Amino acid sequence: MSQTPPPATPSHAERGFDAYAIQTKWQALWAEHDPFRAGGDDDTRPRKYVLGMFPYPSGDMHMGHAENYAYVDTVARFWRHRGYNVLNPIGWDSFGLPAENAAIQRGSDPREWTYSNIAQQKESLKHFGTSYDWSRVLHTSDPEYYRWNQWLFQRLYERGLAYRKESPVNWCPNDQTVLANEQVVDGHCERCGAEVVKKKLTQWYFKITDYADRLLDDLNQLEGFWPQKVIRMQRNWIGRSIGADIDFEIEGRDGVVTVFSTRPDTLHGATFFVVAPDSDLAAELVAGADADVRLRFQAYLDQVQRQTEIERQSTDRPKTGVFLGRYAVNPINGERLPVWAADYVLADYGHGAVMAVPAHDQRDLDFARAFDLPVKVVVDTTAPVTGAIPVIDVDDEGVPLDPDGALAELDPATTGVALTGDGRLINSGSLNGLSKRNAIARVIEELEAAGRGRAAKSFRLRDWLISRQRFWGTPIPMIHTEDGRIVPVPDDQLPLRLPAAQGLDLAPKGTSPLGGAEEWMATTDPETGAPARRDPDTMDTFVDSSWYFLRFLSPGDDTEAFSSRLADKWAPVDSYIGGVEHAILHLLYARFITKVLYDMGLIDFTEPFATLINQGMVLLGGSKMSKSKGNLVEFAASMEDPGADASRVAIAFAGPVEDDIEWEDVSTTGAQKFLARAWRVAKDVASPTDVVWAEGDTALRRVTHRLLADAPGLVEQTKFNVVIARLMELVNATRKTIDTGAGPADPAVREAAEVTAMILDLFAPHTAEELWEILGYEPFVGLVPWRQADPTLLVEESVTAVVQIDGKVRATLQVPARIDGAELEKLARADERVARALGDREVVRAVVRPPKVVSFSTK
Ligand code: ANZ
Repeated sequence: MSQTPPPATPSHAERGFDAYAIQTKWQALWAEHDPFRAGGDDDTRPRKYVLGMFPYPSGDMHMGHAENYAYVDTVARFWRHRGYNVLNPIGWDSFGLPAENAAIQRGSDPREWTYSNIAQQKESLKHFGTSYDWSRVLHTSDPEYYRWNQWLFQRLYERGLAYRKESPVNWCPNDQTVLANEQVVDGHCERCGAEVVKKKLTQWYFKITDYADRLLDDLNQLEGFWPQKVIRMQRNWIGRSIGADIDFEIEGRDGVVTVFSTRPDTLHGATFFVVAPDSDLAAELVAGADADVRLRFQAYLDQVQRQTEIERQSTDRPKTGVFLGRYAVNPINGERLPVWAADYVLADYGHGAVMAVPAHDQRDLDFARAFDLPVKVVVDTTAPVTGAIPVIDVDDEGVPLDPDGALAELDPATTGVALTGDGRLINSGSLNGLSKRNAIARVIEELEAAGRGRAAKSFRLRDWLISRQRFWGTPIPMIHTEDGRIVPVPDDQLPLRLPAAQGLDLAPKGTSPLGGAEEWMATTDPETGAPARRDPDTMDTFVDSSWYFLRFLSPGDDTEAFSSRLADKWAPVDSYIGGVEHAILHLLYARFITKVLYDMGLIDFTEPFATLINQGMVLLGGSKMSKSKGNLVEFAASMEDPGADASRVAIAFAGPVEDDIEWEDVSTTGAQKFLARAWRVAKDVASPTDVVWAEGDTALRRVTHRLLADAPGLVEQTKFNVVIARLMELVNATRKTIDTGAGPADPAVREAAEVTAMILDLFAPHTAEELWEILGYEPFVGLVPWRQADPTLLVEESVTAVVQIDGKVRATLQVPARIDGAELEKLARADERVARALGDREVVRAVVRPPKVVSFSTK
């Protein structure tokens, strides 16, 4: 973006206040003096690491991005004023699909698009007045960065945390690529709309499930520091269930099939057995079946493979399935259970098979009713669960009598509603009479004793699929040898650089474009020197962003990924600021990698982000700003008009940080007027710079000092809009003192103007620097320590109120100047002299004019 001055419309130079000239001037001075670099080892101030989620270099920066940069800058500037050595770096998350797609369209190299967008964004950010430490810029697509992704991959591989497996993945037949679950919308590809299918592929995974318990339990540490909503989303995503693994035999088959159940207490109520149709077990079981069963199964499997996991999990669909002609044996009572294949059982949850208990599980009940399978109630949910174990009257067959018919009325086979609540076990041999909880404990004991089961947990969390069949990413540093081994590229050969894009077909075709880079693919086995092939896939870009906050501590270091010594000093990040769209995956992956690095002994903390701030979205016409919808206010354009400071103030003033902002409701004109008013106040200050601060108009001084005292708490609670409202109040009070009070030479006026400049720096740094200079100081106000509030000025001013009864003054009271009417009347009535004067006369009218008069009329 060019900085040629636009025409001087009134918005640029409102009565002498030329916002554009001011921002240009200060940006040049910041560029020259670089005042916002983090202090080095000899800096003795306490440290704060402030980080905004780093941008992707797309070409369409709009006010939604601006909002994030503005808030990050406010927080960074705040801590500098508070006396901290602040680290506030910026970098680019610069690998990924949009660059590759742009390259395909233009027949160019993704590098060109990426780095020219980065250059443009850098310029824009500088014109926004952000106080980054520009000496630490990193780009994840630089080999100097992605080398360390490869290093990280090797470390995970050594620890058994990076592995390859074949599994069904979401596949977009049009884009010819794997999709993450969240890229599948209603069964269609989020990008191109094609119907997504399941396909079996061999891919690299990171074993995040090994950390599932810790990822869940450590969320407790973040309570109160992360938004509650994000913590809840993380918990749900990890989804821990507690229960038991139970081993079933299948007639005519060796070995056992294990199922996971959260309700092992209902084991006696199992009436059939279900396997996922796309599991290996289903294929195995059907192999020996009749031709007719095999045909029906195959047709069913084809149908199932066209669905997404989300469709499969939705409960409001008719149940479908195929009987496989086999029987499982209930390990606790030897009953034969018909084995079905049905799509409501997922291949990759638990063990891909379930014991079906239709009386107590809704999905099983729906299935049983659809296929006419038996329903057996084993928990009497009408029985109280507290108190002693009741004596249950049973009939000759051990079935409990149900004298009032309460249980019979609830029979799931007829009502269609499964009994999922707590109660007392029935029809369950040794478990009879126990409550659900006790029955679970007992049945686990019995299964353990018999060697047929054990306590177990299951997680919704899946391992992290990191392979991508795309060009613009970190090459996976593994080698496939001729004799079928897979070996790491040795550390001293890293980075394994991407080849040039020229001559490669980047178009999606199901295999990575790198496979076509013949020279690049050909390598040698590091152990034997025999010819070998590289791995053609690249890594998910979430790998890049899982540890970048550590790289900012020593971005130019080519000897290690990051410095443990510096991590001890700076990390974890104190304030991490970004959009809620990253509430799940990015944060989860960064938390996982942090724990791995902790286990490697490289860092001494287990959570990467001590506090998290999620800003809301910026909307235009009710929907999120986006290029594809054509509803955006461009970031670069708004730097010129209304200017960086007015945009920033308007955004921060629009509402609480976490709320969405409708750009149509944002008043940049109001913000411009406010800044011009503050500037004119500074111009009017006539007292010398060396006046004694503790003098002058007391009312104005109280406004100034209350703001000094309150602003830090408000900023820490991210109530930026309130701080701006209070600043406006201060500027107005100063103006009033200049025009109608003690005048421009009053020391209190100077004091107020100086405090305005310092606090305004959080939101409108160019204007703040200008005010500071007008007030006679050397730059930079951005480095000025926070002024201490004078405690004596914080005490509420008190005034004398008179209390009249029927026109006669009966008492005077000292009350706070800001008292409200109700409180004043209460104090008046409570006063002893007033009470005495009133006696038992009834008050018919009370006129209250806070803070000075209360007047009672009596009968
Ligand atoms: C028997 C049973 C009886 C169950 C009962 C529940 C209630 P969450 O809470 O989501 O972890 N299940 C196990 N593996 C499954 C799979 N691969 N696909 C679909 N369902 C599966 O759910 C755990 C329960 O979901 C397990 O407990 C199992 O059904 C089922 F009254 O076992 B339950």
